[in-house]
Amino acid sequence: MTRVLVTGFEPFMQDTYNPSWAAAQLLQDKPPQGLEVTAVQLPCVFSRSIPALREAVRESDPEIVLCLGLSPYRGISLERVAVNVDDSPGLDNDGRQPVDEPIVPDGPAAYFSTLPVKRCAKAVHDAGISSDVSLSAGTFVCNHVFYGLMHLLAEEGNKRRGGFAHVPHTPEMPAVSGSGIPCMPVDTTAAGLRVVLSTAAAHRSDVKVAWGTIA
Ligand code: PCA
Repeated sequence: MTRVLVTGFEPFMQDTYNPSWAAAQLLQDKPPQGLEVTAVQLPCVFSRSIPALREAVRESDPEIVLCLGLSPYRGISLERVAVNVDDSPGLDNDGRQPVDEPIVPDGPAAYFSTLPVKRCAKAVHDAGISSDVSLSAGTFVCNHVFYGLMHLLAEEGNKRRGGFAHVPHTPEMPAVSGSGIPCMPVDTTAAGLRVVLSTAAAHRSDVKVAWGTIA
């Protein structure tokens, strides 16, 4: 059994639902074969999210960590790179808005995901679910947690692998109606994420396909 930690976020800004947490729970309830999934919800708060993530890693001792968050992208977006800056477009759930602050002072400018992002995105796409690699997780709490995750894994000597995926809105979310924001039923999102986890568990190396040719 491969132990996997999957995190999702609580709702933030105007939303009352966050499909990243719903999908994480679906993965825990029905994990891919050979994987044992622990789902943990993280606060959408700059100051508390990384400590909560570190605690979850300590408790579940996973071999693979996949953090999830909501974004207005079309499909499941495998994030390639986390950058060392908080530049918040709005208030977090504690009412804070850091602007141009390093996540880890004197830390590296960026970390790459240690999951095979192109292989995962391609496998999801080939399974008929929209997916691609993304080159920016933004500069809000998702990138913050992604950077905090990769910093922790690096500090530990990269004995665990990890990364981040953004998931789409669901059709029922009020923000979607009439807005043009793309959406995906949460069961489809969870099905795609099962493919991500199975692929990441089975392969360390990535595939060499050119940028822009997966979706
Ligand atoms: N999405 C936000 C933070 C929490 C979430 O689910 C983001 O993309 O930064």
